Amino acid sequence: MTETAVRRLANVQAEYEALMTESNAPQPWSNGIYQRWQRPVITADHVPPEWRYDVNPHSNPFMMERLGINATFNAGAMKWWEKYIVVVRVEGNDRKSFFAIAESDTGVDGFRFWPKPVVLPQTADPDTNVYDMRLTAHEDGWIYGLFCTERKDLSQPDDLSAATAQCGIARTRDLAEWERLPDLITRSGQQRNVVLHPEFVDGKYALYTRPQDGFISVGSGGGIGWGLCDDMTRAVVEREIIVDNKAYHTIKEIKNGQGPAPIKTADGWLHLAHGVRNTAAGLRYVLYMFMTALDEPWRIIHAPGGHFIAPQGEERVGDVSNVTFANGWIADDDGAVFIYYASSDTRLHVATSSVAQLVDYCKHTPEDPLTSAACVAQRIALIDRNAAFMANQP
Ligand code: M1P
Repeated sequence: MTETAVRRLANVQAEYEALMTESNAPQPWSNGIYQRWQRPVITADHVPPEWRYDVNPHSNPFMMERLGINATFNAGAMKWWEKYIVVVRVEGNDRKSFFAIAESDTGVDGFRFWPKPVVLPQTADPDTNVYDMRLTAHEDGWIYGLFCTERKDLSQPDDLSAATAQCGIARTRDLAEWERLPDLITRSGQQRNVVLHPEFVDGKYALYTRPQDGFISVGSGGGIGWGLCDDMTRAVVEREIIVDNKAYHTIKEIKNGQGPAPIKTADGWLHLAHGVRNTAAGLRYVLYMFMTALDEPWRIIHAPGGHFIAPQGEERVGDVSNVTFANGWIADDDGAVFIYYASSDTRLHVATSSVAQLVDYCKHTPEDPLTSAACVAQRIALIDRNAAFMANQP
């Protein structure tokens, strides 16, 4: 039995190392806006065997997985000492998520987890579940991680699925030691998808929020909000305005939320967000983009219509199917952009683009004209312009 266990462990480790050395390649086709890559960059199988197995053949004679991993998705991201870093939402078979950091030299493959998951200190009101960390290297010198903290809704003791979502806040200087700060206080019932803007605005910290009445449903709330706060160690947003609202018969009819912290460009702030609509098969989550003014990051200046990334092929299927979600991207000094998006709450992918492409996409993609007739007019105008251009070609 011990011999079998030892052999099985050797196989597990060999398969793991083979996975770690697999290289990635761009998909053969691109839409000109971004390039999807063929393999997911992180799956549950990328989690090290020693996080899952008891490797002692005496206490684990069948070499069983003792603490299985269900999924690895929704990752915050940043460049750190020339490495591409992702803070992954790792979900155990027990449904609890935690954060774990993985790094890569290339940003598209070779992601390896750091030796242990992040130890997140608790507040006086312990989290039941934490997920979807947005990293912001703020100009105050700290790296902030804002995430969703979920707890049982004690006002509904008989409903076991009644939960509350709020914005948890932690900060670090080295991504290794984390200081937990009090949760964000807002005037909204619940919060998810809260993101810290990287710069002070009028001398204050600025936050993108997502006010919501309920846990899943945003109710009368929703939209991407914006609010200022004096102090991240006691973060209070007294007033939220809506930057980007939900809209009927669009990709964000039910709800939407800011993705990662925006990227600063000469033309404005680039934003990545998710929009949700309902279908007969359930909710559909897609990614979309917009740009805000450099000096007024709450004011939209470009809003390309429709989705930017939607689930495709195998991405469509997973624990929560028909979902693409992103809370991390990295802009390199040379203008390359690495977009880390998760599919169907199961695995993490990368798409690559550039600041120039994304700015062009935002500035020159027509807005959603909101009706079928206006969409037809928009498309015919494009066809006519193309015909005129082709007619003038030699
Ligand atoms: O299951 C899809 C997503 O649902 C939530 O996002 P939102 O608050 O916008 O509905 C989050 O739980 C997210 O993690 C998840 O991917």
